[in-house]
Amino acid sequence: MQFGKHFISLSQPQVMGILNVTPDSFSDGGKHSSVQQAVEHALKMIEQGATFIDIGGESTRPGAPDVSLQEELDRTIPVIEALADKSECVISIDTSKAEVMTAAVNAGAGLINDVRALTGEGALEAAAQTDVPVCLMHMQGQPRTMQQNPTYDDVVKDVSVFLEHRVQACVDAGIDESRILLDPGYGFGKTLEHNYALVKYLPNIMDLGYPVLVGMSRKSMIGNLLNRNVDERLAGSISLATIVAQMGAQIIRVHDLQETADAVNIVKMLNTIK
Ligand code: 9MG
Repeated sequence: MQFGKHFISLSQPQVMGILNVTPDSFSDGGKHSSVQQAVEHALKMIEQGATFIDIGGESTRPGAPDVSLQEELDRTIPVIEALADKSECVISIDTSKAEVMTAAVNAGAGLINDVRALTGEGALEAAAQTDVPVCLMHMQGQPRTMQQNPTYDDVVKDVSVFLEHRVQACVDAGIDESRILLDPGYGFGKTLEHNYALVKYLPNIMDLGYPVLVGMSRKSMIGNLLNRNVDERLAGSISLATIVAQMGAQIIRVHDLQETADAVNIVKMLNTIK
């Protein structure tokens, strides 16, 4: 698949490193030092096996506050520019704002990762005007309230239907199907049972015919099942990454690069055995 100027084969699972550039992520000893620290962290993840780096300036954790457009631009664009200059990875912009999408792609991003599936004002049009792929993620509700009472008739069917509708909206807006990736949106307006049903029936999402990106790293679906704090979820995160890689997910979004890349490399080896 073409991600801006980079071609990445998705015939084997790829790992995406998470780079949050929210104020609590890197020291605020000045704008330059926080950009430099973010880039250094990204370069380390690339060295450890990340093909993609997903840069986000808005926290989408349950209960997270909204971030202004200017704040999001200030947080993300300098990091994208600096990283695009220093590395050959695919930079993904994690945003729902049309203006951030446009600025990020102009700064060197090769993928738009939108947890709101391009439902924001002007987002479809902004994404259509770029030539980079878009990841459409399912979310029920909004981050502030999405975990209050998630309800579905049939979670796998409902998520699939939502994603199909968003694909159609993309196509209608002029986004070629070859530029679309899908994501069931683990943890976004879902109970523990909803999340694990979407793991078990991930093949149903893959059957929609688009590459699939998944993100489960350190999420509550691990912590709540295993009774683990956020810093104790490495084993659960790697287990889930291995399971979905084995099922055929194309891109796995994670915090812990080295450990996940090791697990994914084992799956890749198995995939080469006839
Ligand atoms: C930004 N972000 C946080 N969690 C995510 C997930 O599961 N998928 C995608 N595509 N983005 C996510």
